[in-house]
Amino acid sequence: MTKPAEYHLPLEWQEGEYTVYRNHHWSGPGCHNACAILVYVKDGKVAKVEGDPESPYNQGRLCMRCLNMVEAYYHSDRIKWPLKRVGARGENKWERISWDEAYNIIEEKVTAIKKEYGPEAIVCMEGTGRNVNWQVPMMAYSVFGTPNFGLGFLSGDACYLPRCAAMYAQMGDATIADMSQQFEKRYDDPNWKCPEVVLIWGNNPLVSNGDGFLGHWIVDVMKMGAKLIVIDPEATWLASRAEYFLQIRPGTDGALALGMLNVIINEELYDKEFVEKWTYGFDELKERVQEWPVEKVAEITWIPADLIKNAARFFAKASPAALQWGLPIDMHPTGITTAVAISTISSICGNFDVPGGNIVARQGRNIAIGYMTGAEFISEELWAKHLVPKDTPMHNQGVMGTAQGDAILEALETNTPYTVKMLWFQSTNPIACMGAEAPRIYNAIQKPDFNVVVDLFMTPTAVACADLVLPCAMGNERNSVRPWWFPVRAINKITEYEECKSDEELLVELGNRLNPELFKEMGWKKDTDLLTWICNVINPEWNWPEKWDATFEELQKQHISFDNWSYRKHETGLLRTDGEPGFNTPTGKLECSCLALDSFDVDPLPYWEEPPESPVSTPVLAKEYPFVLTTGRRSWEFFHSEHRQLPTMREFHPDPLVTINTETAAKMGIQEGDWVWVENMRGRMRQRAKLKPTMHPNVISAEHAWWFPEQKGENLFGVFDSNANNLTKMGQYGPTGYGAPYKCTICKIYKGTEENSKVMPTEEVIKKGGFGYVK
Ligand SMILES: Nc1nc2c(c(=O)[nH]1)N[C@H]1C(S)=C(S)[C@@H](COP(=O)(O)OP(=O)(O)OC[C@H]3O[C@@H](n4cnc5c(=O)[nH]c(N)nc54)[C@H](O)[C@@H]3O)O[C@H]1N2
Ligand SMILES: Nc1nc2c(c(=O)[nH]1)N[C@H]1C(S)=C(S)[C@@H](COP(=O)(O)OP(=O)(O)OC[C@H]3O[C@@H](n4cnc5c(=O)[nH]c(N)nc54)[C@H](O)[C@@H]3O)O[C@H]1N2
Ligand SMILES: [Mo]
Repeated sequence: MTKPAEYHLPLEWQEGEYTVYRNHHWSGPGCHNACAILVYVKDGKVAKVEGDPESPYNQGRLCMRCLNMVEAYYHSDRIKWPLKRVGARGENKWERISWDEAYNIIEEKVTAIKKEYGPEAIVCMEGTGRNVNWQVPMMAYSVFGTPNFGLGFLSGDACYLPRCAAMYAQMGDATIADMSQQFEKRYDDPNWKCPEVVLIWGNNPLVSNGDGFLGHWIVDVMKMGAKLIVIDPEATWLASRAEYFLQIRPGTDGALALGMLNVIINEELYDKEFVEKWTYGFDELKERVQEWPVEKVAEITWIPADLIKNAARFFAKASPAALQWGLPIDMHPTGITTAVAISTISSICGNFDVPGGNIVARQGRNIAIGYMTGAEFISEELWAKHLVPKDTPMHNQGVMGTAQGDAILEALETNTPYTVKMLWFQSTNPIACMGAEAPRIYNAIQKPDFNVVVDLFMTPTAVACADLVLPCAMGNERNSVRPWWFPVRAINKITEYEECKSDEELLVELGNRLNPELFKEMGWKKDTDLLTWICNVINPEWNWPEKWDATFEELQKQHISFDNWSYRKHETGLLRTDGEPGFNTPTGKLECSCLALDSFDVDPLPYWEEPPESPVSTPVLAKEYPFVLTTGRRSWEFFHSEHRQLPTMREFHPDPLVTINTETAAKMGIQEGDWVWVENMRGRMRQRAKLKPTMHPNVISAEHAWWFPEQKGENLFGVFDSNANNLTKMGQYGPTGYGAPYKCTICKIYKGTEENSKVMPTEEVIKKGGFGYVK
């Protein structure tokens, strides 16, 4: 067991009137990364933030949201102390109370609900992985004792989980594109190689920096000669600089992957040695891809056949080549199997765990924390009650850990299998963002007797349904640890704001009240006690990366910690529990035909189906709604529903934008900046037209997560007016329970006029009960 060496750079110094601290920022306000920052503090307040030039991770770079952090920290709308609702739900009337009073209310309600209805009547939800990921599961499992933790009504858990589930099913591990992030010397490390080609599939990494991957690394490797293939319906900045840009019909990625496999396998462009030695089920795969000739795939995807062929050849012939993929792959009922197909392309072309390919990503220092943290505190009997869909064998066999949004919604609406009595939202704003079918969720979340929201700002969700709102601390106001993925980074508390508490402090304080036996036994008196425990939660089945006995305080001093790294771990026995070469799968091989999927009655070989609503699957509906609608393309200024109250962000991006092909818009009399209604079978919403000649003429791309903090709280800040999730639907997950079509439904568009804008959607939903007039 190695002890971390002291970090070689100072962590704190004086610069004129400022004390400067080295820190990491991992929200809130949020993102998926933990970039290194220099925090300039004066009179106990953060005065400015710069990127840390010494950091191997972001090398001094920061995005506009981090650079503008001070505006968020001291914005007058921040929640400063616990608030108790005094008016009716939805009226936005609150009274300041003390933390003690807030804790007393929670203690009283939780105790009564548990006694009368059982702990499962309490459901805890969180949003995407900002700083918060293990904290809310831990709150559910160890503090409230409920097995019900889930993502805030995210249908089909359609964010990264389908891709991860696919990789675990196929190879017993997950991989990430190798941009040398695991090395302290980064691009100068002699073991690393620059990829010849990077395949960017349904991802806009410069803007989104998703899942622990810093998008700018792509620009770095481009400067070193890497060429790009980009698969996107819209010409992004990277697509415009790519060798191959495949302008795809949203929701057809699975078909494209099968078509590319057809070319690569039939033309024998794969790595024969790797396939022979390390894969299982290749012959069955070969047979399956014969059903997907490129001409058929071209028709489905709207991409010319030659382009598909040439791009497949270009990727297969490059060595090494890296795959950097994104959210649209998850956002389809066949998300898992699409991910299996895409990941197979990368692996059979010889890029598995090689320099400049896709490397095995385990949490840094084997710190195995996430959505299952604390699950050991829930009995098996109680676990069996967690809310999952009844129609998916994968969930029913208890494999999938967390409760699922679609099943939580059903329980709220129908009281089956039991009634939900309390909702705890900590870092999620579901009616603005996470849940599909936002108006339906709005109705459902008002049903429980008692709801709590823990957030940085007063959100539409909080106004709609909360009885208590608790103020959360921001990044520099908290202690935390970031092991997702390597290197491990510490987040240190530098400043304080009013009465805000970090999610970790809240967890420890509530835990000592509601489950004192456990919290005393574990010695969790303050946040750092819990964080030391967290630093030592490891996966006992993994012998790599190395476990490390250390306190959180030691990590704080070390600041950033790199693991010992080696490539080709399937060859050296580092991937398997028994230390034998191979993969952590039933066959010990990388499975082109996934036995794990087979065991859940899911086709073990990649396949693809039309989205539930598309010009092909619903041709009659498509006559009325002729465009394919993709939603939620990320923007520089905002992280989901965050940052809407910040003047600088709204100066750059004042209104929601719907991207339309320039000629398509012209035919409909729509000009740049016009308000445009986007409507389908379920509802409508409006955004301003952004015309783009390079957008696919039959595709509409609308933004998600809009609300207007400048508007009245009692009108829920206009949350439904421009809400993409008036048009998406819950319950359309795939046979695995994973994947949902947030990015592939259908719509029509028309120009907004005074006449057709008299009743806005928020009024329609909260006063008139929904979009009754929409067919
Ligand atoms: N139509 C459409 N809908 C989508 C998507 C899409 O592409 N299209 N994307 C989906 C995806 S992938 C995801 S992951 C979800 C995201 O959905 P969510 O994660 O629910 O996103 P937000 O609405 O930003 O809600 C997060 C809330 O947490 C608060 N917060 C931030 N940091 C912290 C913190 O550290 N502690 C606490 N307690 N609170 C904090 C913020 O102020 C904010 O109010 O949205 C989904 N919704
Ligand atoms: N600034 C910012 N960063 C974020 C977030 C944020 O809200 N703001 N959210 C975070 C979260 S939770 C996530 S999950 C990630 C997601 O980040 P990404 O994985 O980058 O996902 P998106 O930005 O939704 O879409 C990426 C690209 O896919 C294209 N696209 C749309 N539909 C399809 C399709 O059907 N097929 C293909 N091949 N392409 C399609 C879009 O045009 C877009 O250019 O971003 C994270 N980072
Ligand atoms: Mo996400």
